[in-house]
Amino acid sequence: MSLTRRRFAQISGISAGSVLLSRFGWAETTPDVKLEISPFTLEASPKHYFRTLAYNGQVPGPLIRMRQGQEQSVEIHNLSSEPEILHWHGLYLPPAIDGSMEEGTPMIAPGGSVRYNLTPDPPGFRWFHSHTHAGKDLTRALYSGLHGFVMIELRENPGRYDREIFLSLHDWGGHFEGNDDGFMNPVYDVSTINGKMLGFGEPLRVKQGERVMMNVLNSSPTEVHWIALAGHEFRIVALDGNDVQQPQTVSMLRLAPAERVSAIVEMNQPGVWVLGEVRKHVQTAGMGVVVEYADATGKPTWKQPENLAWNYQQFGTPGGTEPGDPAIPIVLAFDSRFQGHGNEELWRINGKSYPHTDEPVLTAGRRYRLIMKNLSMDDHPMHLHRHTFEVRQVDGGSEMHGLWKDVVLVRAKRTAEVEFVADHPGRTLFHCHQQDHMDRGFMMVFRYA
Ligand SMILES: [Cu+2]
Repeated sequence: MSLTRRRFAQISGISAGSVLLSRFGWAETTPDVKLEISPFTLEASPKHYFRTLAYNGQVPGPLIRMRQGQEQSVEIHNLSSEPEILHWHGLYLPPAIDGSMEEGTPMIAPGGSVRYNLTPDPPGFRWFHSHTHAGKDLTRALYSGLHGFVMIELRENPGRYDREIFLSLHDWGGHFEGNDDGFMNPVYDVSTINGKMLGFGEPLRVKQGERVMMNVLNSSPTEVHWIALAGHEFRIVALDGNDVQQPQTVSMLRLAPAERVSAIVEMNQPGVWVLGEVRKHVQTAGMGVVVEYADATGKPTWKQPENLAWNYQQFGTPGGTEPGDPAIPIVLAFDSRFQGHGNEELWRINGKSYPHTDEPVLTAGRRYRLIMKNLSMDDHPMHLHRHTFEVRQVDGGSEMHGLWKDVVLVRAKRTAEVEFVADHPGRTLFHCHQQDHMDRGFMMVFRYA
């Protein structure tokens, strides 16, 4: 498959000077980051294989470490049979390379490649993933193996831990199943951590006395996950890669799709343990990994945590805004319209589905408050591209500040309010991160004046 001149013009036109096609031999130096999208068969266990797509022949994709502010050259090759696009989730990148066709990033044609430079910012635990449409094909887009970790390091590393572990939660073998109301929802055969079912991956080998930083990503296309490590507690220091104002010690993590939790675990209970999904049927479907202390033997032990609570508010500080520029409110009501029995619902923001949703116009430098009213019966992980927002209110609770995220789970029949400063001009996608919902219109674009 060869790229036409026209295709080259399409790609090279997106960001004058910064994008080159390696196929033509013009990008002669080796890129700092090279990603190859290709078909891959995942062995979740010797009995569970999934035909999928992967970055560089592994699931999750490679861990990419970058230094904040240090420009990186990136080359992406699409060796799959469909157009692809790679989104850098949580980074402040121009729309031409952020990785969203709704913002204007070009798709990478089958057999094609793209090269550009990016400046990593902000520091913290980010990730990258496919941002295509899946529709009824529950092997594509976020359903696939196309996801990987990015760690953007500060110039000075505070070194609060002895080592880092990266874990990705994912669900496989999805198919639509109708519920009593006739709504169609994805359900899954198998769940994994770092692509393996419980008992089939390498154990996480730890030593007594170690302080392990666990960076956990929920890369699931649609599922919220609850995670515990038997015998241990998590000291949560960052959410979505951003340090929290009030670190908390908890026995269980809740991660909505696309959310990240960074937690320090003190390894002070020698033994062989299970880190896994708290809900029994999901752990049985494979979501777990064995944690093994040096010199410990025996069967992995699981203990159901007692306190099943998760509340964003505990990580912030109660109270309102500091005096200054008041936030401009943008009210967004979420609901769905039923499309008839056996069909999925169409998702709406203020009564409209993408591509017909409103395009609010932002003024650079101003502060905005998204007032999200979830009128539906589902929880929605809402994601804002290219910006970080501050969670100001959840579930009708009191005002808070100090919790910075890029995804917030807006619960069914509840509200959530977040604020952000419009400081990254360019088209900015805002959407539900649940793949079947975004495929069904749950997206909108903010424009800058
Ligand atoms: Cu949703």
